[in-house]
Amino acid sequence: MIGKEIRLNRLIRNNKSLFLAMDQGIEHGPNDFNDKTINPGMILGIAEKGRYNGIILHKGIVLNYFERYAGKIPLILKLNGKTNIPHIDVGISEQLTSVKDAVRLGADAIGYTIYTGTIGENLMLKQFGKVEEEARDYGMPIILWMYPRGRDRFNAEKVAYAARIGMELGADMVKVYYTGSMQTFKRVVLAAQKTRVLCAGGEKKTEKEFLKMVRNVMNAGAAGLAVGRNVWQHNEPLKITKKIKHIVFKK
Ligand code: FBP
Repeated sequence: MIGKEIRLNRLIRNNKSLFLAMDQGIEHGPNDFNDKTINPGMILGIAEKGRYNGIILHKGIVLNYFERYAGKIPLILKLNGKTNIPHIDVGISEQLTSVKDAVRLGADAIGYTIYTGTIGENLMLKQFGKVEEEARDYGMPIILWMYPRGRDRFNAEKVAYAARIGMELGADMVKVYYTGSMQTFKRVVLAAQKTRVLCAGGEKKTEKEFLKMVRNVMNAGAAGLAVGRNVWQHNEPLKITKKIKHIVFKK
């Protein structure tokens, strides 16, 4: 397990983590980006200058853009994914990349999404079971995106249930939606027990709303955040990074 501890140490500072998410190109499409941030190099630059504890990428971006950032930004390789293009069936986030490839690409952790409350849930749980075994063999930390689906996907009990599933499946960290308040988020953190809880940023909010969310999740006992749009869609990504870090790391 020593490999896993070494990798985890790269992702955690003062017992907290701040990750920059850039897997939206597959999940949401290029509409999330402007004419500048559509170039992955721009967002990698924010992660480097902002000294994030990790960046979340799919493998194509690692293969084509990551080399010069290796050793500067820890890498969280997203192994599964799905598009936002309307389908006739309920979206299943299928595995696209192997744990072995994550090792080959020098990843410090793998990211994997499970949508709870969907028709595809069982398949995703089954695929993940195998991924977890492989990750354990390689000493690769696991970050599970535990996302309920349906209209009430931000409901605290649903998010807490998803976080709990993530813990029982063997995740080192779970990334979950914000439940709207510090009180409700505490329940999520409690449900996950030893597993570290990270809050996702979600859609772009006003700076005031976003920082209130950051404060609430940290006061609820979260281990940090994994944010995308609220940083790189901000007019001044490094300024907002500084403000987030001030709350997360208390300095
Ligand atoms: P954001 O901070 O931009 O919300 O990113 C977090 C994230 O989990 C990404 O990693 C992922 O691409 C996206 O949100 C998925 O969002 P959703 O499933 O809610 O559409």
